[in-house]
Amino acid sequence: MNPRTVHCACPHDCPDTCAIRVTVEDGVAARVQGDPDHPPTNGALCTKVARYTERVYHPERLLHPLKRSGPKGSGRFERVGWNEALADIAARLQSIASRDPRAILPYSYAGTMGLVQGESIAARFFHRIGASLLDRTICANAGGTALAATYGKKVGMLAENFRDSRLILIWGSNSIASNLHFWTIAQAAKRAGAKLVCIDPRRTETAEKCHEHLALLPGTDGALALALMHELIENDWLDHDYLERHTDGWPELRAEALAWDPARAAAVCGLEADQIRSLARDYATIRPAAIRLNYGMQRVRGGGSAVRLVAALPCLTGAWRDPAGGLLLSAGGWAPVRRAALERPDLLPTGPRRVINMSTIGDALTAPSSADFGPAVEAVIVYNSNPIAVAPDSGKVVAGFAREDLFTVVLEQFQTDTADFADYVLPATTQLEHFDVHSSYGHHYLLVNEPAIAPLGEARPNTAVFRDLAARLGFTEPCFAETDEEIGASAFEGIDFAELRRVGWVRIPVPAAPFSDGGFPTPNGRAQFAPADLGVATYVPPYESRQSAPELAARYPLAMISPPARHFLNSSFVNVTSLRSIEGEPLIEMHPSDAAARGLSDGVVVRAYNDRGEYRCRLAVTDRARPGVVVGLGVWWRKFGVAGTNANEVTGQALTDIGRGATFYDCLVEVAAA
Ligand SMILES: Nc1nc2c(c(=O)[nH]1)N[C@H]1C(S)=C(S)[C@@H](COP(=O)(O)OP(=O)(O)OC[C@H]3O[C@@H](n4cnc5c(=O)[nH]c(N)nc54)[C@H](O)[C@@H]3O)O[C@H]1N2
Ligand SMILES: Nc1nc2c(c(=O)[nH]1)N[C@H]1C(S)=C(S)[C@@H](COP(=O)(O)OP(=O)(O)OC[C@H]3O[C@@H](n4cnc5c(=O)[nH]c(N)nc54)[C@H](O)[C@@H]3O)O[C@H]1N2
Ligand code: SF4
Ligand SMILES: [Mo]
Repeated sequence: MNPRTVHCACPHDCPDTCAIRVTVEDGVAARVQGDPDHPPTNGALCTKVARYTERVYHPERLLHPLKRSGPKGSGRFERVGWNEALADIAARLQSIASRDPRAILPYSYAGTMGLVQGESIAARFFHRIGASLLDRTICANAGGTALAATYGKKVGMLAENFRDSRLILIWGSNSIASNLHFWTIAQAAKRAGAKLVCIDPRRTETAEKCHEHLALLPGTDGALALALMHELIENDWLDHDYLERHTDGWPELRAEALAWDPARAAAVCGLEADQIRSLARDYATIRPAAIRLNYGMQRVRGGGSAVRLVAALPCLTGAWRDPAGGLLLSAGGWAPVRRAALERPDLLPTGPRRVINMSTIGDALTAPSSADFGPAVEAVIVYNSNPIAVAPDSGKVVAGFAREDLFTVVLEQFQTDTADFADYVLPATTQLEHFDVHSSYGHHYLLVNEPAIAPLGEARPNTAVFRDLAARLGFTEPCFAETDEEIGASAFEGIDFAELRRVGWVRIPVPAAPFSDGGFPTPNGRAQFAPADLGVATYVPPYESRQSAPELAARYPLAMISPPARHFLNSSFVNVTSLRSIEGEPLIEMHPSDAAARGLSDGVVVRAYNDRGEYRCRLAVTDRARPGVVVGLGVWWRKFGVAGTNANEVTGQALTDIGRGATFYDCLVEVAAA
């Protein structure tokens, strides 16, 4: 066979959603390259995905269904056939459903962002069976809900327009690690004279390449935003016309901001008041001014309120008037995705519903039946996720998955920490082996992913597994017979699907300066600062900090954050040897002053601990961490940890103020030699 090139899309949970060209020779994926014609990709992939064939052809790919043959969590399995596995799974689910289908729980997230291999047939299946609904909050729900409360939808600036910005605030984001193609744009702006400011507790590789870095304490962004507003008001750096015509709730927000002079905020944020004053001056006087906000700053109790406050800033100065001004947190709301057609919530039977929050899966799996909770969870079906590694408060998550009476099915490409606890592990195809379509939360293009190679071994797409289970449970609705291509063809409103398949991607028409004259997608077209259901946003302090919980801080004085490592994507890629060797081993970074105070030296094995648990790893003494804050980059697989744990051993299940999100970076610990 001659080499051919196939249009693929990166499936990972990354705002860049790259278009990929896969070169296939004799049925083997020989090479992956960034599509040079797709503007956001611009011919480049990150290091992780440039090595995609290493992941696809990894010697440890799961290639056959497996059935547990040892105690839960032992990782002992025997090979079984698909028919035997699916017949047994269908019978078990049927028997639970006949008593109470709410005892069945799907658990899935963004292992693939594909709309077909994500929530299409799977969602239809769980709706039809009447399973508990999963509240998918673990990543972006605080910020997403807050953004939509302010602007009406998850919408913002066009990423490509940052090229012409003169001031860029990179806020709660390590763009080089997690939003590489945005960083390329920011660098072009920098070369053209733009000033770059990074707002992040850690001196990341991004922070050190910006002109200024404000290393605030975790969870204090709301106070910083209010103090910036204070300065905008005091110096009359406001766009009164924009506020008047395009916003609601300014009097309430103004009153709130006037209580936050820079000195007050500086004490809360662990910054100098002059740093705040100077940032306010820059934000008011350098035009166009743009904010690249990311989800890193909303994984704390006040994450939702903080996003609402930051989202108000470009309305105060009228930054939106310019195509290169405004704010981008998520562009997801621009995509014309037909969710209801994909997921078919209309298939839900009438009767009592139960919603389980994925961020508190530890509590959910360990909860007994009760009037409040409903039936104990009896079966969990995991796909596109690795909860034992990524969900907070691992002690409880592991205790839940270790229940001998919990029936657990895991659809996976690899033997993850979660797969170790399965009753059945079902081998899943990778992106090169199945069909999908994608929208993006970082740009305004839609993509197609054509299968490049045949499935390896006996691996099957998620859709094939749920289609088969639906048939075994006797679900005859036509939507269960739709092929992956048919689902993809109906996933978007008003898109030329043939064109999408021919080119590999299509651009969604979005105006260059979407809110230059207001027109937010709220009911009255105005940005909302004090909507009826939420009121005005205030500074909501962390659950766990020296200021908000002094007694806890006396025992656990260090704030711990665990943001993404550059060469992993959440817990994906941790098992790809070449990428793992770049990251080295699990580490906790600590400032030299904190290390000296504890008599700890670089390279020793330490334990980071609090009332929830203990995490052991090696210490890196470095001024990347600011005093009072330690950093454990993640998300490592537990099985690579020195004591079989990762950073989530110490994170908690408390939820964000808005959106019921996880609070990974709201976490006090003490660190001592192990
Ligand atoms: N290489 C790589 N890329 C990724 C990911 C990955 O794991 N690896 N994850 C993907 C996913 S799931 C997502 S959701 C996106 C975005 O994922 P995010 O979680 O937004 O990741 P980052 O962009 O690294 O931003 C996190 C930054 O926020 C900082 N931070 C922590 N707490 C605070 C705080 O309270 N305030 C402020 N201002 N900053 C804080 C951290 O130090 C870190 O540098 O990235 C995606 N891209
Ligand atoms: N401490 C700490 N914890 C965190 C975070 C943090 O910053 N700090 N970040 C959080 C965030 S932002 C997120 S989004 C979550 C992410 O959590 P998850 O969405 O669970 O992401 P991954 O860890 O990448 O796990 C995805 C799994 O899906 C599998 N997979 C990929 N494609 C397919 C497929 O087509 N079919 C099937 N069946 N499986 C597939 C992959 O092999 C992988 O094991 O983690 C959260 N956890
Ligand atoms: S992980 Fe992000 S940067 Fe890397 S290829 Fe995928 S979309 Fe592009
Ligand atoms: Mo995420």
